[in-house]
Amino acid sequence: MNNTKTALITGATSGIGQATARIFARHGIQLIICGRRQERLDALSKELSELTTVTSLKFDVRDKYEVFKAIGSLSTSFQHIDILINNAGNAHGLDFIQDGSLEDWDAMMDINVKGLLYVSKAIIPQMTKRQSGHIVNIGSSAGKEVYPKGNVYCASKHAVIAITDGMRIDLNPFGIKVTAINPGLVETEFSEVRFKGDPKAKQVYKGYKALQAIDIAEIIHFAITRPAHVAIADLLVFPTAQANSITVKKN
Ligand code: NDP
Ligand code: 8X3
Repeated sequence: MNNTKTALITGATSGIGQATARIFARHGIQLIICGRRQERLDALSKELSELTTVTSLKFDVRDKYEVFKAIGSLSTSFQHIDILINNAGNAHGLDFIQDGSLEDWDAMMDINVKGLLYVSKAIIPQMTKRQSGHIVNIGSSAGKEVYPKGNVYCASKHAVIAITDGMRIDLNPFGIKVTAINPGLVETEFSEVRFKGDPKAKQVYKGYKALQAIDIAEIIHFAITRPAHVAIADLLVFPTAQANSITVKKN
């Protein structure tokens, strides 16, 4: 019997998803890495293929047709997906509700919420059929509380936590594990995306030691390697300098 697990990771071209792909590869997990930036998918596939079997899928999680087409195109050896890491997502903008842009709101709800649903919908039926699987959704501390100007990003991450709780209930009869990992401040490309390349993105991580992508990747790997009877439901992780979304001890 082949004991090799297969994981599909969305948002594997950067930050938390990329670090998770690397740690999974080191542990021999077969990988389906996903994202929109083909050159990054190619570079990561090349790097990780020294350690495990890798394939990549280029799709925008906002496009439900692309999502189903891409996942449906997997070759036989990648079709049995044991672990789904729903990680793709970002904040777009940081504005008072009265100033927010419709495009930013659409991006956050379409990617962080609907994109996660589309990818899940494409994969859950095989898990229910086999009566096994593990879904890890990357939420956020922003899904636990709301901070000034966080409005729609916080709403999208509150939705991720609600969907995670709903999945855990509905998939309970099938023995499928469902986990939410909710990080605080992690130093990735997240703030560059949020601030659209503005240099103020760098300030977000100045004056304290932020979480690094590898810190979250290690926790994800811990969550997916617990014994069969142990399921981590929901986990909140901050850098030591952070107490909540607005309380950060800086030098
Ligand atoms: P990065 O910006 O470094 O990575 C985001 C990833 O999401 C990229 O790989 C990107 O790939 C992918 N992505 C974004 N939009 C789309 C899309 N429309 N379709 C497909 N893929 C997409 O950020 P992080 O690693 O920090 O973020 C990962 C997750 O962690 C997100 O859900 C974020 O909300 C969450 N998070 C981040 C925190 C932080 O402080 N950094 C804290 C709490 C949660 P590509 O552009 O190639 O498509
Ligand atoms: C990312 C953390 O505080 O920028 O989800 O919302 S925060």
